[in-house]
Amino acid sequence: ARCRMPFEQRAEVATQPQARRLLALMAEKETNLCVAADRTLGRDVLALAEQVGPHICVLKVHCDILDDFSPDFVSRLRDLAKRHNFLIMEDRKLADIGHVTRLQATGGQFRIADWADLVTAHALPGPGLLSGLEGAHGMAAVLVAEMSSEGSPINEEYSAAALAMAETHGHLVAGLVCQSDLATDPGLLQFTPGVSFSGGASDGLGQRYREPGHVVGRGGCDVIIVGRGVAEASDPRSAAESYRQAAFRAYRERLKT
Ligand code: 6AU
Repeated sequence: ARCRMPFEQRAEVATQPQARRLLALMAEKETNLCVAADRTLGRDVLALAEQVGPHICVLKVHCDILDDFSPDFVSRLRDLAKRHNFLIMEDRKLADIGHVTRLQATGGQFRIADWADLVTAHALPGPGLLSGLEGAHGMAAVLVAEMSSEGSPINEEYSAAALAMAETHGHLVAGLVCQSDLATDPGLLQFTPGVSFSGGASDGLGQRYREPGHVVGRGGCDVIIVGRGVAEASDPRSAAESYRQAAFRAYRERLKT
């Protein structure tokens, strides 16, 4: 049922503010593409964000892979997010006790909660991690329930526990990073990485890829996360446009099933 509900209806029933905002944005902008801007210089991330901005609902970054992270980078990124209307997800994959999670989310050199709309976190430490994010400037968590990489020890029981944690902390969790259709709550978003037009391929470092139409049409994915398929394309703008079209078409098709 969740998969057959349009994003605009799901935006109305979603209770988590960032999930509501994102679902409404996806419906209005007609995109369920998140680009992973895995580049190591701030200016290269900003250049990519400028190119793909019109086509995405979320830009995902890893602030700790930047050689030159600075508050100036963050303020420029926020300007682009505002101008092109997308959300910013910091893929920090928090995984510690609540106390340390709070320090990592609000302090250090990155001060993630000052600029990110969404932050990824592992369910591993249990709900204390989410309590650590309480009051972090409205930033919502996205819990990693399954991984795309080969040999991950995550099993069905763990994924179910991650989902349960998301459901019982609905005011703090906007969605899941997952590979299969886990959620039943239409207000929870499912983000799926390991997406490329060359489905079945690997990257030699354990990443496994599936095609956008497949993950959205049959995997319950709401938002595809594409990194190198866009960032390393000769023309990232048109690559983003192609991924956007494939993923949104699959979403429209699934509404009819
Ligand atoms: O398309 P790629 O392979 O170039 O990039 C995939 C992106 C990377 C990973 O950090 C991230 O997706 N990722 C995640 C996330 C989003 O948390 C989980 C996972 O299981 N696999 C994965 O690749 O930025």
